[in-house]
Amino acid sequence: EPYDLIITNGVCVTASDVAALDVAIKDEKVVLLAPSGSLGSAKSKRTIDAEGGYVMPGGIDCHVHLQEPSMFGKGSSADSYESGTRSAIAGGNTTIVAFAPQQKNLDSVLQALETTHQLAKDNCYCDYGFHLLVSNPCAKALSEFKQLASHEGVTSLKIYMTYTALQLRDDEILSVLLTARQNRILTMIHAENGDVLNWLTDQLEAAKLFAPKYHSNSRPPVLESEATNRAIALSSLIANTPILLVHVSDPEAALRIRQAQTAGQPIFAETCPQYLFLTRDDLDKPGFEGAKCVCSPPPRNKEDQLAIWRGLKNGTFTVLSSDHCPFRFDDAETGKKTCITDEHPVGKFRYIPNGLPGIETRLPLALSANKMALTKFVEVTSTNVAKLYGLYPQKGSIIPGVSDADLVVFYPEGRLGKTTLTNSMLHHDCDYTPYEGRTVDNWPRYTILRGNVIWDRDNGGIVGAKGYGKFVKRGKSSLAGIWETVEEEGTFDLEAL
Ligand code: DUC
Ligand code: ZN
Ligand code: ZN
Ligand code: ZN
Repeated sequence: EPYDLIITNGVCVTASDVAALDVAIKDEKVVLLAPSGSLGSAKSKRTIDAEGGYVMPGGIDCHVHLQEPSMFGKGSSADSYESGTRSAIAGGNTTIVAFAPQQKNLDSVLQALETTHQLAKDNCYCDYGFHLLVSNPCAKALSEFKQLASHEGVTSLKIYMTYTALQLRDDEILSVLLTARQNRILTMIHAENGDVLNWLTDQLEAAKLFAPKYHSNSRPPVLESEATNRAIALSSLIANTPILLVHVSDPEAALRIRQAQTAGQPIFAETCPQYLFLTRDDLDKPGFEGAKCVCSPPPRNKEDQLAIWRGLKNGTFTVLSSDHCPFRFDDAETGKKTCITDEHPVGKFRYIPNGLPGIETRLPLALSANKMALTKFVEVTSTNVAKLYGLYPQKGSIIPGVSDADLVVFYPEGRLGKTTLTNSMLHHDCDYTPYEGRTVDNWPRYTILRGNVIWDRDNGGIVGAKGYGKFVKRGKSSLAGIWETVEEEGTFDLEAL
């Protein structure tokens, strides 16, 4: 047969165009886009009638925590590479980038990477890459950055300005930024002032305020905007090295990012569904229920949500990622509930693991909200992600002869009826979803990875195989301007300070 798969009668949506086109796939690649209906009778091993549905590049989720130790030391996040990627494909994703965590007591990042490779190998339903999570930037670890980028296909890393187990001091941040810059590695930064939130946490506890909702009080927006401003300042000191502020929730932080961008600094930003769909009121529920929405930064208020939507639409945010970091509610060892005692019936917010499940609900929630153009939706959930993290144009587009045949098919609003989100329909290994009971009018009908259907909503659900997902070596970020800016600024020069 000339083709392996044909998708006919669909409306192709990319970051730039919406057009009724048939798609032909051969040897894992998109090979032809043709006028709608024209390939309906072409010879192919399989033909899918998309029935007028949207055919888009598969979702790419570049902010995913799988099998990672909890930030508080006890146990690990709930999803394995198997369950996390299974959940990913049911939600329309074809590639994820997860974290390879370096612990503070380890002096090597290559070793952390190797350990994480072992966890993922033969276990993934979708393609995957890694970012290094650097918590001990000692000389040895820094010396390994070159190999990370040039041989291992790991061209991004994340650092934290909070959490005792992970937090870097400003001088450590500078060392990471300088070495990352020299190796064309993109640095992702979790910007919250950890010292201040620890102090506020002590103050709240001294006042006997322990309930989940006080997690918000311990992390007011100014902690985020201060740390964001500081991260931008540190980047400027290293001759304007590119950074990406992850999971931005605060409009003041977004404004600071926007100013820096306008001034020509290579500052990028990400936001997440929890800042578009949850508010701090979701933490203020009877008893311990609010713990289900404890993440950091915390969900803000309704007006802040609107500002974050605006930032997505005006380009302040380059990507919309899930920050999937699930912890079970009710698990004796790692669950959010483990901080409940007789003395503290509503637990202690200090010990509630920070993070939410969301890899499967990211695309359906964002698409159903109907607040962005379809092209913008594809841009922030797939195309920009691929560009930012060095996967483009193999991933994130549907260029014939070039792009992997990674696709998701959604049907226009309401065509598949309304879906009420319940945890029982999801494929992760977490015992709750913070979006329980919400309705969405869109859910992926098919997810296709390298030409193979891996999710078929109405015919078997998960039909892909564990282990079909491959590790993808990533190149340098190709987002317009990132490294050009660095070239223009020249090298970091002490004489020029
Ligand atoms: N930061 C993340 O990126 N994920 C979960 C927890 C956190 O603080
Ligand atoms: Zn973070
Ligand atoms: Zn995260
Ligand atoms: Zn199922």
